[in-house]
Amino acid sequence: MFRLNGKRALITGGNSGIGFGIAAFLAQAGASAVIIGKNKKRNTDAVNQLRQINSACNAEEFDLSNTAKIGAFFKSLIKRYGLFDILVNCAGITLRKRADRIEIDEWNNIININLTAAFVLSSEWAKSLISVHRPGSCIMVISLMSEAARPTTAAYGASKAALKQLVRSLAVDWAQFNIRVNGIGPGYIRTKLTEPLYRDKKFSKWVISRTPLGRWGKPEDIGPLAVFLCCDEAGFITGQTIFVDGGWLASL
Ligand code: GCO
Repeated sequence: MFRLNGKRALITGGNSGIGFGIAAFLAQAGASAVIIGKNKKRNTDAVNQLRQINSACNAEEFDLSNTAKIGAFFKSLIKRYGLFDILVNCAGITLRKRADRIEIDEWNNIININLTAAFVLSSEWAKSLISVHRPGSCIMVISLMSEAARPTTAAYGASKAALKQLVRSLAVDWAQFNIRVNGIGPGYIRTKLTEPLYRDKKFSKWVISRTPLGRWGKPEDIGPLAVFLCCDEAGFITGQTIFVDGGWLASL
């Protein structure tokens, strides 16, 4: 049960944080993982760790903000590795700024990476599978900010809420091809992205008191759900976003 033997997975943002956690669990479940990251050193460190779990893992350097080049980049990946049964869109950036202070370039940058890049890559990926009638599973990494706002999260929250709706739209478009699309919504997870929040004692205390399970999440809390959503046993689940948030959204 819940194995991914023989499957190939592509994970954006896979060299650190939640993306790395997901890549590690997919590899552990038997999938060969290819991570995409823009930092060479981080890619190398991550892939060295992943290879200890599953020797068939690799890293590719690419900056996803380059959305016009995603198509050609993805085709080059297929040439090198073959088709990908699994796609995890985890690459994301944040911007903590009061809404009226956000510059248009900053806004565009967030939407471009968190939303547009995920859409473009998913489309390319789906096209490659549809053309050969092969099923697939895609995961979008969302956020609590798709459901509720914290001050300073306007651009980030809008991108994540849109990504959540994209999960539904893609799921409905591609269900006829047995391509499933689901979202994972992490709560507050300690990663490079949230490190400034974690280090802020007041904020960190608030997170712990606000989270029914009483702690920050870890990247390892997210990976198991990714494995489940991608395995054959989850073959009737599509268009859903499941939150891994320690009970946050269930409580006032
Ligand atoms: C931010 C965001 C992120 C996440 C949060 C909840 O300020 O960067 O709030 O930290 O969305 O972890 O999912």
